[in-house]
Amino acid sequence: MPREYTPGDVAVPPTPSATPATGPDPLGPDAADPAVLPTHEPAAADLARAAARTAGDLLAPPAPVRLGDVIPAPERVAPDPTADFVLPEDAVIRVSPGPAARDVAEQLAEQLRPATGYPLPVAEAADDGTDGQLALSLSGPTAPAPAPAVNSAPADRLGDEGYRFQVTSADVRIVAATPAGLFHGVQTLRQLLPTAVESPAPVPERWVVPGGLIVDRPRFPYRGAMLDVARHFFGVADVLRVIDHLARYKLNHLHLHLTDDQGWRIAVDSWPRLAPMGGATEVGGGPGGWYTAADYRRIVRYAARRHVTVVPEIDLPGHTNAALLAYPELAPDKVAPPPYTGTEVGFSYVDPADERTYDFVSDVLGEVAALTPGPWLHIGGDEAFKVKGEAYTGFIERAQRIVAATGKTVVGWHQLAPAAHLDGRVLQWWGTNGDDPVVAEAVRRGARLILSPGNHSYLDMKYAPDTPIGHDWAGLIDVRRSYDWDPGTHVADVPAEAVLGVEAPLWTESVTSLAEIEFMLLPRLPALAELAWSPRTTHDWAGFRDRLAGHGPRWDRAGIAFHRSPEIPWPAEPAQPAVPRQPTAETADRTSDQVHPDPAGTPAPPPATNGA
Ligand code: TNX
Repeated sequence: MPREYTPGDVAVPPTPSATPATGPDPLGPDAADPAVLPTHEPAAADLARAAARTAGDLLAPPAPVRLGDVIPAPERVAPDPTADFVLPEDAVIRVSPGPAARDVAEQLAEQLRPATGYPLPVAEAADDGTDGQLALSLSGPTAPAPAPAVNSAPADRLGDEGYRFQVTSADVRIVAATPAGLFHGVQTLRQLLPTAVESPAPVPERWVVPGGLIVDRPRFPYRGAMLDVARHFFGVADVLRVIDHLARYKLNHLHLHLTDDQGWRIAVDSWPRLAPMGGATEVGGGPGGWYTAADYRRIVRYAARRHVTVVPEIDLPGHTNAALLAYPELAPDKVAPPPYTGTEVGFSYVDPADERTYDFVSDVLGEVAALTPGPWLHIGGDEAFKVKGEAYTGFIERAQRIVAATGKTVVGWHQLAPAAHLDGRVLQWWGTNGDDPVVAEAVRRGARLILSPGNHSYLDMKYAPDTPIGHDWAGLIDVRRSYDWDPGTHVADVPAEAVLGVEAPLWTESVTSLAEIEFMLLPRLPALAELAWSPRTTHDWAGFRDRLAGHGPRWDRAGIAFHRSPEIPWPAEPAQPAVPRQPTAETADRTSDQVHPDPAGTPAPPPATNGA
């Protein structure tokens, strides 16, 4: 459970003064400005809103959600039951000047408008006393967090991603040093509104936010998930939706496993056959697919708007059958292999003894780096069983240098450990036994770790023996197992300071659709997000389980498939069936820059759940 404090413990910090406004005041004479108010909607929608409002007014309090009911658990929570806030229909969202903060406010409005039916205009923060009911303020990158939130707590800094969230009966104020912090605060607000906020259409509801104060910031800077788009290909729209799930739980990295034996999924101009030939199939022999540069940029852009960084992986020197069939000159025997649609690993590799291989590595990594604004470039390095000893470490050392030459920081699976250290390098540890002296030694030489323990964080592991899809080589991973470990102490002789964060990988040998992705992600992703974000002092399975239970109805409302794990006390099934989510403007035009087959269409119904 998050630590809770009685209201008397709280020293309510002064409200930071609003930044001078330069834009129109939506409460003033410019209120009819079409740039401020949304465009007129059809009469039917107005009627629905009116009916919803009338019914909502008849509904009784109290706030259905408690202030501490947030995943990941916030660092500090101080409820004040006398200060619940009710969102009025004419609420205005006020935000500090600047496009990045403004965009967070716009996203808040986009999230709240469908269910509330309220116009929720967004305007710049005012200095004339006309504050909005929802206020997002940037406190400046170096400003300390406003006063200790709780008596006796040391003065804090909100840092790059933290936020302060204060609810009074008059307003909800989110303060952060950065737009990312504001964005995380907005995710908290979303979770603290009633479940119906997830509805894609107006519903009768009293939009209460529980009163009090949250001061929050992440434990680890790197919090991620991986999607394997190589074993089965997933189109842009599916990836965007996965990004939505990450953002909801304050995860800030999406690792895309772009290449493997079964498919090469990213167009490379300098080696033009890679994608069309190497991307033309997938596990089971389906049509596969690949991302054009425009597709990839679109994913990166969509992620960036949600403060998620894309980490591209080109898996080398193994897992390369798809590349070899397009360019047999890279193969040790210079013979093109047939397309591979099975699920074995470790049989393919690019020839580490041929200089042409390093041209290939430089060209591909150079192009992918140029398409990627984030700092990371992942070179795989796992399961290259046929490239042994010095042939392997020599290849990796060159590849690490090639990455450094692109200006990116190299990331690789922990098999990279024996190769020489390169400044800044990051190893992604996927072991199942935390006693790993080779990795601990690489950390002593300067490597940092991303933790993806196979037996806790692998989202392709089955939940239970009868889970219809997934593997079990690392054991079964139910929600409790995904939650019950500590990234700060998990690998022996690796100090918490060397841990950059946590990532939950979803390999897709057996995962073929968006519904199946969601079934494997949820509800385990929130558990891993909490390990990555929340201070260890909040770690508590019973409390987490109760908080998680409240998210089932939210996913139902949003039309998101998930596994009804029997460990979680889900509330009774919703009275009405889940409403399928309406595509947003951003996800709707999925075909605009898609020039290749995209087999992932309408999601199939989720697979049967075990026992629930
Ligand atoms: C191991 S974890 C792999 C992948 C498989 C996965 C299946 C890692 C770096 N390599 O190639 O897809 O197991 O769980």
